[in-house]
Amino acid sequence: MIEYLKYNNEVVLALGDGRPVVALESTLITHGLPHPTNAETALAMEAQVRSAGAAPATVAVLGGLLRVGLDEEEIWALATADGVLKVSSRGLAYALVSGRTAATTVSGTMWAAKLAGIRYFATGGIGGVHRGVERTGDISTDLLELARTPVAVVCAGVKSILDIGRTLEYLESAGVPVLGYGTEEFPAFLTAKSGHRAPYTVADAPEAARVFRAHRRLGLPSGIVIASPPPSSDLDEATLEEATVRALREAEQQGMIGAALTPWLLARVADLTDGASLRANTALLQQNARIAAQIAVADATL
Ligand code: PSU
Ligand code: MN
Repeated sequence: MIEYLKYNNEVVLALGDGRPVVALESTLITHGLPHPTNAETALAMEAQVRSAGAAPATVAVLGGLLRVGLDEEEIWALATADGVLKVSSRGLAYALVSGRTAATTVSGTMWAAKLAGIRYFATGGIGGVHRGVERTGDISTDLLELARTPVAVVCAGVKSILDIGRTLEYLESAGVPVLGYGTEEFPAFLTAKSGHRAPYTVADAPEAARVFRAHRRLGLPSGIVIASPPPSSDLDEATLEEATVRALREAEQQGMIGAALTPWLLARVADLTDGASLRANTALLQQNARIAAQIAVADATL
């Protein structure tokens, strides 16, 4: 094992017994959700993973170590910490060497999962191609990581603040399988309908596990996206789109760019929808954690 990696007890025991483990990211704790919803949701996701028969491994960089599996007190500490870095895979080495506390994005967490031999990972919405990419060039590292790292990412699609069509085109070019989970339509993160078809559809956890197993057996290097529609919520699509367009306009006026943009947009959309987007977000995060665990359990029995 490399010197930077450290597991908590629950993960050590699960990996040792060959029991399924599901990785969880920490950017949603530090940059995606307000306190105390952030810690409560992270712990609720862990509980979902356990009740489906797998072990949760929340990933972050703490004290110069890439931590795979955090204890409850560590999650609460992260949820209240100031000045936490948000790191994709490119920021991992700097975070480790500087000794700074860092939350991992989808890409950073995928890389940690790969190092730990964890195949499944749950999040809310993956990063993607931003709207206005022709002006900004902003494409999330999440997409490049999916192209090169063999981890299955269970999500509710691509964050609705992004350009969903262009993100799907990118994933196609990059050779990343995208599976609609019980749906023929690619979901739009906070709502079920994006207007885009899912390239492939699987009916349930065993089928998703068989597809990812076949993908690995073929020696394909990429990850895979398993996109589940969110549970129904009180957020309607027109309100969400209106809030999103307004938040995007304000972000542009304020010159928001880079890693700070996504967290800012998520918070602004939550404000503009009176918290409805936040409620939808926490519900889908828990559902995705459960589904990822169910698929990981199914994979372990193949
Ligand atoms: N999904 C959420 N909340 C989040 C994120 C995703 O519901 O906070 C985070 C993930 O960690 C994702 C990151 O990897 O946003 C993408 O950021 P960027 O667009 O800067 O690559
Ligand atoms: Mn970005």
